[in-house]
Amino acid sequence: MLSIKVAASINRQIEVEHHSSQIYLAMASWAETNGYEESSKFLYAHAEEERMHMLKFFHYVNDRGSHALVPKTEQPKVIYDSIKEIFEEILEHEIYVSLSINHLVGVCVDERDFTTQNFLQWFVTEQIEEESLFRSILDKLNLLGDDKASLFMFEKEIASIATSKSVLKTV
Ligand code: OFO
Repeated sequence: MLSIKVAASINRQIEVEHHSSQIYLAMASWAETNGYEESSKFLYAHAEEERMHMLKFFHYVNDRGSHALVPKTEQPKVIYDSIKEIFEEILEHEIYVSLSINHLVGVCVDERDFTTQNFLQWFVTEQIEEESLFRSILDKLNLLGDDKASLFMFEKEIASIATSKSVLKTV
């Protein structure tokens, strides 16, 4: 069974993953209604991925004899000025999520819960990948600029990133 402190900290992380999913969903909807079809597909898929992260925590907590709690729903930001603003905010958000996962690992070390610490390694690696993915997307956006032709090119880029990402997930 998880200690009260570890269970509470994972329930807090469940909130973070849930909110991440909501943030990506709101971004996907903005992108879809502002002509960024490929970005929106990518963001919808990422919203699903965040929900999967949340569920991974859910099952872990319940399998260890504690109780995973459904978090409160808070409306995320729904209006953006540009697609660049979206990807800037994503990178900032993912850095915050990495810090939150690291904090959770710290709680497990303090509580001498090495099983949960081991379980968390998947998330530690995932955060490294996510930060690096969004850094590279933002670099591309900055390189291309924000005139219409560049944003059209960016949409093509994001479509190929989405394809290679889904291929990677299935191997
Ligand atoms: Fe759950 O990985 Fe992003 O936030």
